[in-house]
Amino acid sequence: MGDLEGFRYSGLIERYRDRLPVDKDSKIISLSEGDTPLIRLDNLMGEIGHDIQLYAKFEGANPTGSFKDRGMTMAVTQAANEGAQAIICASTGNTSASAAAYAARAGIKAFVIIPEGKIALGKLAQAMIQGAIVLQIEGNFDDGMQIVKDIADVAPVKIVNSVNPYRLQGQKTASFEIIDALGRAPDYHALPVGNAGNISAYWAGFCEYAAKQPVQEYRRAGESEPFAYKFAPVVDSVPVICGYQAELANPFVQREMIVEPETIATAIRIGRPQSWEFAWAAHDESGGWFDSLSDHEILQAQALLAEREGLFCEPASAISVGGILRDIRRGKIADGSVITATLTGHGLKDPDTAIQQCKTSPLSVSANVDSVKRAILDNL
Ligand code: AN7
Repeated sequence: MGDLEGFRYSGLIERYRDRLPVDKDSKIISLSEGDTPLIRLDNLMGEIGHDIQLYAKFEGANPTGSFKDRGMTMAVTQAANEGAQAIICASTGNTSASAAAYAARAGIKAFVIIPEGKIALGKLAQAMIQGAIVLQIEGNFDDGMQIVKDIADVAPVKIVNSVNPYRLQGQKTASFEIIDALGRAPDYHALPVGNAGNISAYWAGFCEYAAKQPVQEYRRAGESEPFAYKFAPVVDSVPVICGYQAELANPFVQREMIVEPETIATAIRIGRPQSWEFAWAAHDESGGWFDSLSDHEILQAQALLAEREGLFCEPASAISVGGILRDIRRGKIADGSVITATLTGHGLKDPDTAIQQCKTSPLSVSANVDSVKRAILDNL
């Protein structure tokens, strides 16, 4: 029996195939990733009292709960079609969860290197149950990344970190979706910056939809593939890119690599970003900025999104909204602007951090109507 022919969404490669470097005959490895909601944050904007529209691109709605699936469908499709037996990545958690899932789907092995004790439990659970070989090191993400770059020469594994250009190609589709949903480009786009793959990918996507060529370095560093597509522009402008980092893991703000990055937002506990040049290109070309937030501000933003908008994202993701709200308050954003912000990963990835910062705990009540009624009346 063949596939049913309905309107089932079947992933971002199918949707944006003409803009992605995928061979016609390739077997696509997909979990129907992408097509994530773009949610207007009117409660938050109402409180701030500016005439500004703010939207969250909720990437926690991807199959493994983070934006990494966009890049992984591309990278693993390519690896599997090249005949790779195994993939490898270093990860602060989400990349490992996504690599494990797509490797399972492709029927190949995934090796993931993680910093011992420094990844959220949900992400570790995902990597393990999806059959990845988890290698934990006494070192941070940057140490793991260096090993991964060296190992590919001496062992039969394909790197699926974002130094693999197919990753960024997949991730650029988030920009396409934002523009398709708004019918225009946003004026500003805010996102967290760790290894800096995503900011580079978003910039590439925004530029491509406006038929502006990303800076030459971007193309050259992409190297392995001829990414020079020619399209009619979909829109005529690109957003200002606003990248936010944790205060003690902020190499782009310091303008130099950081040896011992530290933050509660473990996803972005990264001191030596691989996509350094691309991210600076996004910054310079868009007229954007980098800034950092304290762990306290990050957690405040996470709680704010959950309490006021019903959006539960992980701490690293909340930094985009926390950062842009602070910049709105500081008057950096003109009234009338349309802003989009990426919430990169789901809050369920890291329930420990969420529970620890909740001001209330469950109320113990007796199992009868009277007790519950009293609890309701006391708390209305
Ligand atoms: C939720 O999983 O680097 O700047 O190894 O998980 O593209 O690195 C994760 C990064 C933001 C930063 N938000 O994106 C990994 C990893 C979340 C993340 C980032 C990550 P990049």
